[in-house]
Amino acid sequence: MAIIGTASLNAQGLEEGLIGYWPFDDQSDPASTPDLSSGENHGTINGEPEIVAGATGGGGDYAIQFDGADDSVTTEVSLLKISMS
Ligand SMILES: [Ca+2]
Repeated sequence: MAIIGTASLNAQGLEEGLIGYWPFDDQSDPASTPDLSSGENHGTINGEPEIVAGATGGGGDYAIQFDGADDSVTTEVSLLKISMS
């Protein structure tokens, strides 16, 4: 899975064909991260990734930083198997 981020990205979860959007801004549950797309493929946070400032550097914009060892975010379904037709 590729996680793409840019400072200008401001997805609202309404983009046609978007299968997942995890902005990592909602830190209310350290074990999960909401998918704001219509797919509702909420992520499970594994390990203990560090909460860091998001790409915009703005207040309320957070990201997670993996340790390269055992941190990951997984979803219940494989997003690679979702048909785009
Ligand atoms: Ca963010």
